[in-house]
Amino acid sequence: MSAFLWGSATAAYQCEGAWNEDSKGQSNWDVFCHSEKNNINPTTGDIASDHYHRFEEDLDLMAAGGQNAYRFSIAWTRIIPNGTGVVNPEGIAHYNAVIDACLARDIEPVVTLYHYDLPESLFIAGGWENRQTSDAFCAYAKVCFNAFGDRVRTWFTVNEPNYDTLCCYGIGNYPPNVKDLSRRWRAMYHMLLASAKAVAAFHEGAYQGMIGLVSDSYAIEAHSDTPDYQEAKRLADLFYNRSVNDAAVLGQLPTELIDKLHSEGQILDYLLPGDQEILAAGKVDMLGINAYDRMLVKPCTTSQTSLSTNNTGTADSSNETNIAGWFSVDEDPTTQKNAWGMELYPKSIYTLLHQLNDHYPNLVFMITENGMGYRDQLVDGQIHDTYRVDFLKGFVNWTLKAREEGCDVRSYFVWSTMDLYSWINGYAKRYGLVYVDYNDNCRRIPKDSYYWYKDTIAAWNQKEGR
Ligand code: BGP
Repeated sequence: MSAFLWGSATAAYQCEGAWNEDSKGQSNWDVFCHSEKNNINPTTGDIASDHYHRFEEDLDLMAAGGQNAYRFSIAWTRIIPNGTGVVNPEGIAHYNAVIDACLARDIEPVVTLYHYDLPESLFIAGGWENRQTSDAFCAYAKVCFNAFGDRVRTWFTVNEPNYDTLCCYGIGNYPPNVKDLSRRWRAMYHMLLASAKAVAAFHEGAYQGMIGLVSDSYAIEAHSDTPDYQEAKRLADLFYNRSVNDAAVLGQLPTELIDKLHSEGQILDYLLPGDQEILAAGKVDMLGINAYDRMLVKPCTTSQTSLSTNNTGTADSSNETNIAGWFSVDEDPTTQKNAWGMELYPKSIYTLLHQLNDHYPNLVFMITENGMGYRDQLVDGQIHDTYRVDFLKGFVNWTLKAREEGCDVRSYFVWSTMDLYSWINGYAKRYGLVYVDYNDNCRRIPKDSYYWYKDTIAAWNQKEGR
């Protein structure tokens, strides 16, 4: 990989639709969204952006917009419908077509193997709490390496072990809708093990290219520098960042994390002899970073853990994080937020990249997602999303500054390529560079941000002499 990758990203469940076509199996998200538990914004990914049928059109728009990379995820349920066992040739054929369509347009396919959608059979058997899921994942990964490894050079194993398991087992808004952090640590550990097994299989198979894990990492900041605030920062860094990144990059869980969980009386019976070797053999070649906001933290003063998130974008709902014995999430009243309470703070990427670069010297970084959710309005056939342009421009500039200062950043991907399903938040929360008119047969309409991105990439290419 030589040129800087300027692309955009999606995930299978959020955009493909075609939930029961071409022998696809059911995922936990299919089942959850079809159930009465899906009661905050009851909608499904059954059709979503209809990307399964329209990927050529979406790739045409990406190519016309100057993008040279597309990050998408493979639906495990299309490749191995039951999670383990028989491979579905129709699923292989579909992603062969997507990959070939990328290459035909000089777009580098960047593949994520797992982006939240787990085969329902594995979910019923305990999902990520069940260690066997890590073996099933590795077997699935090998099928993908064998089928697509001749053309795909950039792979990611798992998307956001932190955020995914926090929603599944902490906030409780993603299936299996549990609020018990001890179960979260178990599930996250198995995800990290799964990723390490797949990374080792990739290296053993001597496939060309690089493989990494996508981490939702955060710049950890605080309003004060007193010892109790410093301790809150240390614990938040352990909780959100190092728990995942140390395992993926250094091949070991931080001792401080194991000690902390032990001190809470947690039974870590899932740490088995031989696991250290598995993690050590599965160190990533690069780290994907999904960057949205920072974590401003303070000491936790409550004795009860309480976690909630704003999934409605209204004042009826709020974001709250108090992790008893660890830290609480603080607020800065002076910064702007979107309707869902996400802080608009582009400098966070600069701080984060330097923090990570200090902790993991010489690591290769790829910004795998950055985006802003907004209730975009279609006015006279156009979407003037200047708020998004300002936000993305800030992130791009701060990313490039960190790069100039020595952080080895190789890519930047906007979340998302086009509007798609936003987990739990439904379809009103839009992130796309391209608008999808769900009332008009999923018609695509490029937004102002799409044209801004095109100009930004063109200016970069001119500067680089490409
Ligand atoms: C990331 C996920 C994406 C995407 C994005 C926006 O954490 O990797 O899949 O959804 O966040 O989040 P949301 O849709 O919850 O607003």
